[in-house]
Amino acid sequence: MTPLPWRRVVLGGTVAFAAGTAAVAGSYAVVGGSTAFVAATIANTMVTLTPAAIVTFAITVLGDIGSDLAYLSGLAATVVALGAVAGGARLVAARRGRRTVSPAAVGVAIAAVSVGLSGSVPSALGAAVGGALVSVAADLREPTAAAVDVDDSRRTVLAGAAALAVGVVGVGGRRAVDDSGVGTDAASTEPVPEDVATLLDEAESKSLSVDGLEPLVSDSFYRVDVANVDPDPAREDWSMRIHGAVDEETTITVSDIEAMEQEHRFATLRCVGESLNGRKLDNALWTGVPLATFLEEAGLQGEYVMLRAADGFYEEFPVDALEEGFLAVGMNGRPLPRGHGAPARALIPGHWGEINVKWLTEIEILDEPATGYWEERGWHGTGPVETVAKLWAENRLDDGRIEVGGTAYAGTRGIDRVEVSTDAGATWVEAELSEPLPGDDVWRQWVHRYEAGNRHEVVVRAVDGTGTVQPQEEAEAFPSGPSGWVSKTVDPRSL
Ligand SMILES: Nc1nc2c(c(=O)[nH]1)N[C@H]1C(S)=C(S)[C@@H](COP(=O)(O)O)O[C@H]1N2
Ligand SMILES: [Mo]
Repeated sequence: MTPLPWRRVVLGGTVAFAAGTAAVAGSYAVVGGSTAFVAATIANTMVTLTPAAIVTFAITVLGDIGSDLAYLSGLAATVVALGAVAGGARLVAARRGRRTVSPAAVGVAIAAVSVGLSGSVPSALGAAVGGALVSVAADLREPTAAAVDVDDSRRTVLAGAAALAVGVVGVGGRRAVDDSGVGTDAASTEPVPEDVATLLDEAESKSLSVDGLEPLVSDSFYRVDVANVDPDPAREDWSMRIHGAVDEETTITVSDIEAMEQEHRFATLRCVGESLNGRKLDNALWTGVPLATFLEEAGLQGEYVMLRAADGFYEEFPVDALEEGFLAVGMNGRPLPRGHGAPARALIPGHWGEINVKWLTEIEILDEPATGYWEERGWHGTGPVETVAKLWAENRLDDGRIEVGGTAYAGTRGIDRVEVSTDAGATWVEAELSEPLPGDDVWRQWVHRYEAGNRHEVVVRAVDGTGTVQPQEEAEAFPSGPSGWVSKTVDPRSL
């Protein structure tokens, strides 16, 4: 007795889904979470095609979870796509009465599509082997009608488990790869150069000791990536082109940068999309060279610049800001980690994070203004940062006093002082500030200790180096960055 047609459809669909899952897993087994992973292209393309509002929501509200969800949908879409390819190949083979050649057909079809997707032969071969193996297994156990009944639920459970496994391994692997600094030759065992170590020591000794407050060089630096899978160009293959409205086009390689005298700069970054008291504000010690050297050689003939990156990201801003810029190849004494733009990223003093383009590949000088990635999505984040004081720590000290503390940042305007109110803004006192670090684009820490018994409202505001008080008017992050004074209810009895 032949199985009913719908059973064939369910069976065919299950085999196709399993083949798609195995193909994705096979590619992952060979190339891991690199850009050659067959799901990377689809995952990244999906972000590009996702409506701006959803991307904004994912980044500003969901954060890391949003990024994982986006990645998972990319994985799922790839499983479905490669599954459809496998299913199609099996159908064609079956129609021609060549059931036995179906694994080969599946393998070839998946390999072809995967090479197109990933541009990587090893990645495509991994996918092809995965898909073909499932096809072989399915043919070995060509079920009778009776067997289908029993197998249906078991197969569904198995397929579900396989999909879950691919998802878990994919997300876990991505996190591990992102943090490992792959693609940077990062040898974390190598000692940090002495001049860097001295500067890092200085930052440590100037850090205020406040429970719950990160040191002046962030323990963990926030990340914002438009790509689901970050680029990982090999250092020796990387180059950056300066072109457009220039006297002479130039191309710069890592060895060009390494041949120059390396500078170390403390610099703070802040994302325009963060919440008012959010944590997308961090500081690091960066190593690299000033961009001015290269720009002078090129001879700039335009007023604007478009920076472009290996992940397809691009941002435009006035060329004046670029001339103050820095090309960083190291971070906190190590090669720049993959997640922060290895091998080289731009640092533009005092400006919102977004124009600090990572995985920088192109500096195009323009005569006319243009629109960057985030500006096309409605943001206004190419200018100087707003002034902010954050309230990140509330403690009760051994002597019973209350301690509140945080960080303050005003880009290159610098922080003159931080003022604290413990009575909801009625009266203000000056907080203690950390000693300034060298550099003119660096945050400060603040702390205030006082007596209090009852619940009260703490408000903080920074005053920048020009004497301007942080604006009180409240605004959401979108489109120009969050605004207002951070305030919190502090209850001494619950500290
Ligand atoms: N190529 C590239 N550069 C990029 C981004 C990106 O997604 N791709 N994100 C930008 C944004 S929005 C910010 S806030 C900063 C964050 O830098 P970080 O991830 O090193 O903290 O990088 C900027 N540079
Ligand atoms: Mo950002």
